[in-house]
Amino acid sequence: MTQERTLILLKPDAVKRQLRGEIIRRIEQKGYTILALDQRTASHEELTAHYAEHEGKPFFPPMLEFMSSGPLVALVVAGDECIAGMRSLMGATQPTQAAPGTIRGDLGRAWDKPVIENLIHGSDSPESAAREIGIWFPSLAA
Ligand code: IDP
Repeated sequence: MTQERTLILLKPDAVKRQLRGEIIRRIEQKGYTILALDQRTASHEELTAHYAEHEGKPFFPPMLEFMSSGPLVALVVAGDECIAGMRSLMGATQPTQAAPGTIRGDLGRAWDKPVIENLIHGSDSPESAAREIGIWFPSLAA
């Protein structure tokens, strides 16, 4: 048993499409615990810090525009090996390639847009989780 915490974002397309409940239901049915949940419109500072590794890529400016286009929901999720587990629940980055049964595979759509709108973000490693929890929920930082 490795208890972990991970940072999840329900992106603005998930909020606009009223999929918050459906996605949170899947997270809870998996057995994970929601330690924190907050809906907000992300600031430029939060987004540039969160997506620092993508700065300079062609999709970085449209990514910031998309991610600040409306409210998102930030969550801290806890559970046994939940970092990899949430990545499995989410599915592949590109909704058209995400397996059926995953959040992106079942609910994501293919859009002809400069940024892939794929409903959800989840930390990809313990280091990323710690860094990202510090950005979105400083009071919960380890
Ligand atoms: P992930 O969200 O599956 O971890 P990352 O490679 O970390 O995927 O990319 C972060 C986000 O950036 C993706 O979820 C997607 O919204 C967007 N993205 C990644 N690669 C591209 C691309 O080549 N074009 C447009 N958007 C992209």
